[in-house]
Amino acid sequence: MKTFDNILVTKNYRDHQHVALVQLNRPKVLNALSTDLMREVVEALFSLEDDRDVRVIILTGNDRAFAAGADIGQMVEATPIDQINDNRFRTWKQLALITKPIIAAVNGFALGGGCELAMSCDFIVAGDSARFGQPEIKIGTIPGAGGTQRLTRALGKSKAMLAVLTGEMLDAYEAERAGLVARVVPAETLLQETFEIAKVIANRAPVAVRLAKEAVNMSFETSLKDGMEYERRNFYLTFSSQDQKEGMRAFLEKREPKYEGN
Ligand code: CO8
Repeated sequence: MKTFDNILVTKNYRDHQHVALVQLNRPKVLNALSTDLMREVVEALFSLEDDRDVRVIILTGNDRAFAAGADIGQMVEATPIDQINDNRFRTWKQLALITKPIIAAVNGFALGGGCELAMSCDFIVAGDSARFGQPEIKIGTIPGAGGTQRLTRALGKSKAMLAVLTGEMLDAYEAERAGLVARVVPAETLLQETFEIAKVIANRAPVAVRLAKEAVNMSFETSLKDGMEYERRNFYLTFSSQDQKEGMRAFLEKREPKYEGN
């Protein structure tokens, strides 16, 4: 894996062959999401996507911030045409093409684009110090990378509207109660606890994990009827994998399955 200027990438995270860690690394500006940083994130994710050894990716920041938003310094004088030419939105869209599970491990601030990046992951594990929000309204703009859409789906209209119109933050427990966060853990053990979850997923059948992720995501894109049909087809598809045979045989033989990703 090449080295990057704004992120750190660790394969074989904690000596686990199937877990990788991507860490945002602009601590002086609370991991503000510059164009270069986002490009690097996407490049690293695609490289991990192509690596058959990697089954689960953890995306994290540092103790103080997951990310405090898009880089305001880069945006302050921008025109709409600058924004279009910068093509940042294409970079963000590419996140959705990653088929492997990405877990956001959030300590500290996840604001604006930082909250949107965490919500673009498959689920969020938060340290108890984490704070989420879409503060764009406070600087005269609105969320631009899915905040009004994803936050609303996660929190419901009333709580999302309150957050987006005031710019106020939610703490980790509020975010968990509202369904934005999957689990809250002590801030000091965030990465350890997230790694434990990643290991569980990494031990599951990779093809089934991929098809399950696709099916859950489809529930946001389609009607219940079409989503059920999509799920059923993915269910059928798992029966073409060797791992499905292995999983069911292992259950019947009362042993642990050994999944190869085929
Ligand atoms: N961009 C650039 N620099 C930042 C950002 C940011 N988003 N956030 C913090 N910094 C910098 C500060 O300027 C400061 O730098 P310096 O030390 O040189 O003065 C350093 O990080 C530390 O920050 P603070 O001193 O402000 O730290 P505090 O603990 O006092 O406050 C806060 C922490 C509350 C997080 C505060 O820094 C803050 O409010 N930050 C801005 C949050 C914000 O408004 N985020 C939304 C940005 S807009 C956005 O994300 C739109 C997304 C659209 C995506 C579109 C993609 C295509």
